Amino acid sequence: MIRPLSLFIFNLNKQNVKTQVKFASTVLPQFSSEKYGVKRKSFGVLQPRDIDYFKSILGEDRVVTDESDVLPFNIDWIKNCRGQSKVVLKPKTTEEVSKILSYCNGKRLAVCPQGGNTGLVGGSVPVFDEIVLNFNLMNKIISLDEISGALVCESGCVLENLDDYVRERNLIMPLDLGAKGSCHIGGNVSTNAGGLRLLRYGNLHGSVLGLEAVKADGTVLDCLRTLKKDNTGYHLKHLFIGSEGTLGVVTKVAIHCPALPKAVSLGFFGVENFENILNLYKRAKTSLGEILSAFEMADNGSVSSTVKNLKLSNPISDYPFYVLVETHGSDETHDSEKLSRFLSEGMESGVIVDGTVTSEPAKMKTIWNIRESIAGAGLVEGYSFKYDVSIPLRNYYDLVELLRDRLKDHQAKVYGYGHVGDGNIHINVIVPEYTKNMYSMLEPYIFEEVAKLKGSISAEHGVGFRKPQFIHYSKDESALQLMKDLKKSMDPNGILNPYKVLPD
Ligand code: FAD
Ligand code: 2HG
Ligand code: ZN
Repeated sequence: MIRPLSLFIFNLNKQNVKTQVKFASTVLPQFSSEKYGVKRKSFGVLQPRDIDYFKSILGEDRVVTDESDVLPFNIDWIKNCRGQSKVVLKPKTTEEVSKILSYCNGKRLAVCPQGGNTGLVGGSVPVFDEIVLNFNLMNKIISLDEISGALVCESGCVLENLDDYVRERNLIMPLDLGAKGSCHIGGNVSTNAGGLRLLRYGNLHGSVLGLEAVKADGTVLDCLRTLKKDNTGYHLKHLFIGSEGTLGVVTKVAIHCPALPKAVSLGFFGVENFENILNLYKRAKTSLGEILSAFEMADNGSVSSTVKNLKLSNPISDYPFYVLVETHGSDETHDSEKLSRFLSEGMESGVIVDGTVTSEPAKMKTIWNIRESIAGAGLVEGYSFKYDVSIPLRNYYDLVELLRDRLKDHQAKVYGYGHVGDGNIHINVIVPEYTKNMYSMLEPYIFEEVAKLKGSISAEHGVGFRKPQFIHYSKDESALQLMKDLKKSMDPNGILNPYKVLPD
């Protein structure tokens, strides 16, 4: 029996984890297969003897079959997708993962790898009755070389825990995102997560030094090196970075951690129009140069609804746009002077209307918290259609305006915010509830517009379950064919995360 359900959204920062906001609707999401009209593929069906086998490897406790205990693992973070899995497996070692996959492959049982379940494209939850392979218990830190910055850990380590650990040793994780309190490093690697400081520290294809993965047939692939340079043949680790659990399961990660910056400063600015944001970004690159670590923007709707819905406070007044500029450097006086000068020059030229600069940790947290909470704040109001696209910077905000115009006769709010430095904008369309009509107003329209600009229909969140049928807007037929060939060669029975990433 399923217990009465109360769904909550969490602001995933540890600091704010207590700020739980009751989800606007307590109704269970519809099954993904019905909502999106998907047919089950001819995989094996879980039998009592399979459960017995899993219990023989993991013990009773790590094989979850109670319907209400399995339920949260079937529903994604934005409460859009819902699978029908009957079992969650919680391995503790690579050997256990290998045995599980070898068995499932033999029986043609489909598997959905799951990390912190914070993914935003429905990749982390099953569609039908796929077995959930959850990494919560593979959470050990294996080693840290404080000289080179090479951290080796299991894939289920929570990003924020890793960051806390390396910070105590004067290092930081090379990525940071609003979901850090829940997402796993294995999930980050599998989605090639971007986040708030990609501008400074680069993407995971650069930071991940090596990894261990298990193939669909249970073979353990040991690419767990900590070397910066290793040109011995094909760079196999990259196959698993961003393949969203469809080519193999990541069990261990070696990642390069940069030095903890001695000085961090943050500016939060009010700006009159989008043109001035671009102007400011150009100035930031020249004036702040090597210390620039983040350049983020959010429009008025994003910030004002977040502040209102989550009862936060905005340190500056109401402006059409907001820009958040962060510096990571080694000299506090010099860096904050540089940022303050950037602010006063911006104000003198009229590019910035108002702003604040701070190096105080508590004040910086308050500002970052507003930015990081935008992703979840809309869920309080209703249903959130989420888009995550890369487009040329001069067109960065056009799509928001096009959508506002397209939806002007509907009850819909369109918010735009994102990582300006990476050319990546997030567009949230908030409606009272999900309807097929609104869905067809938005898709494929948005992807067509992105394709016209030669952009990417998924800049950082991946393809998951929600976008395989649209991947052709960003990848040509020959690229898609090679992806399908790779999938066939690495997972011939297609048991790993079916219905995700590749179109049929
Ligand atoms: P899950 O959601 O559990 O899984 C994501 C995908 O990876 C699924 O396809 C799953 O099958 C696969 N997977 C998970 N673990 C493994 C494994 N060990 N082996 C193989 N496959 C695996 N994303 C960004 O890129 N940038 C952001 O700034 C950002 N901010 C976010 C803020 C919030 C508030 C939220 C809720 C999400 C945000 N995301 C962001 C999206 C999400 O957090 C990232 O995609 C994250 O990397 C997912 O990690 P996870 O452990 O939760 O993975
Ligand atoms: C962010 O940058 C995340 O905050 C989430 O990538 C974006 O809500 C979203 O779609
Ligand atoms: Zn983002």
